[in-house]
Amino acid sequence: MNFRLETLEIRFFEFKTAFTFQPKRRQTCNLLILLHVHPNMKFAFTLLVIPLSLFAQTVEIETEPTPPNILLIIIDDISQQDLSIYNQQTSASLPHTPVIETLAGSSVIFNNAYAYPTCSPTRASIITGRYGFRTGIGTVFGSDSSISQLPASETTLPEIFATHNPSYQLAQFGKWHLGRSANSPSEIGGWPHFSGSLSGGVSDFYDWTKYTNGASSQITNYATSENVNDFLAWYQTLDQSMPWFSWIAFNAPHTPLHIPPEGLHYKQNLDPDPTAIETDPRPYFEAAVEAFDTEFGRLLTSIDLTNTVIILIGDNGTANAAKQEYLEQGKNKGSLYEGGIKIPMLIADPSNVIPSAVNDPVHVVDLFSTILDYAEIEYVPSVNQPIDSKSLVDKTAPITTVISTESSNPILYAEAFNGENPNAGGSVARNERYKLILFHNGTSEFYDLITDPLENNNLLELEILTEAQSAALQELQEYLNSIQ
Ligand SMILES: [Ca+2]
Repeated sequence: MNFRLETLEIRFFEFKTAFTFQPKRRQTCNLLILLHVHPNMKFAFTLLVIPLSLFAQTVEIETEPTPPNILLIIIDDISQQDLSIYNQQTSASLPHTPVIETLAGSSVIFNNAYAYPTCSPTRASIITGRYGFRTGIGTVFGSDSSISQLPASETTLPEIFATHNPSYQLAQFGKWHLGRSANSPSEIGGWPHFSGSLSGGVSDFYDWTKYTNGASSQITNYATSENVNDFLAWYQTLDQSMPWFSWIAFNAPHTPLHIPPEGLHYKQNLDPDPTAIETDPRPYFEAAVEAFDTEFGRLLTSIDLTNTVIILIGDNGTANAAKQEYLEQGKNKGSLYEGGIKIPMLIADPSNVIPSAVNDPVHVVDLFSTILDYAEIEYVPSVNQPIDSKSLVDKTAPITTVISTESSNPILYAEAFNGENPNAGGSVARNERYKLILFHNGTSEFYDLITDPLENNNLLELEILTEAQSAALQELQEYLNSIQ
């Protein structure tokens, strides 16, 4: 067995190594080994070993291979601008996320992944595979009194798993936010097991109400840690000969901003005074992201990742209060600008250990069909309930997580609306270069995302568009006119 050192990075708090070892019989297995020493724990360290291939490609399999386990991780309120795997600007302030960085090193990273600008519609689109204009969910519950839950008539991912491949063991943990009743995760969502919070955010990360299959309890354990504990407790009950699909929607780094437990983050001397948090929220936001990263690492080291697909996303952009300093106020969470809807997305797959990046625009609604494809479920939607989801899995490729060029979106659609306020929100269409926003208040904006990624120069304010700009504008307008 030969070990070859591929990379070695020494940072302030950590060093990270990636080994490839090639044992006999031709198998290649990538192990990412992460050792990080916490600044507040001078002699303590965490050793993170992530086996990324585990001989899956070349060991002769005598029995029928089972479809993979699927782990969907949702981080609450985080834009691409807030992760080092996307943002290399020296002016950026970034949380320390060694676990995400390590995972990204063996993932397909989606550089143009989009979601809704708020929590509920993103979740609704993933679980139904349908845009909000079909389900009625265009904004966060609470700001639109016209709708208070995912309609029970919607067919959900867990319901499809139950009818099409009941061998899968299913559970959701963390934030639900698709209904207010204690039993809605099972009654509306179809989850046979749920443990987490129901609404948009916990009232206090150290004192919050948890619902476990309809029963409430008051929890004083840190919410991020409790989400991981609950998943691991469920994991221990699984029949490991059968596949599982779990959706873990962390509450962090959504408000309330706070100081995470010592040992989970890298910030020092954070003032717990609420006024201090309000005055300078960014370090607390970053601390919550770091605590997520640490606990996500604990999760990954506690389970068998063989034949497990990991999908990691943010549900919408970062809130204005915690945004990067250089970003414009108002172009973040809740908005249809890139800071509101462009989110981190990566897929790690043990059958694909070649890191790659995808620039084709994709939408979280596509995860519905992607997850079903991984589970080898052939789902035919009813005529009355068409889906908008396009699988990112290229089934014709030798490695499965390469995006299918046939299913990628030539034009990406995004939206936000509020049934109570017809003037709120709008519709978005973007191609590989240009983005058109038709706001419901009647105004329009048109941006060149290549030269103007922060959307500072509305091209519609120019007296003359170039020929290419005019053609793109017409194409995107016609697309938006045709989609609903
Ligand atoms: Ca959110």
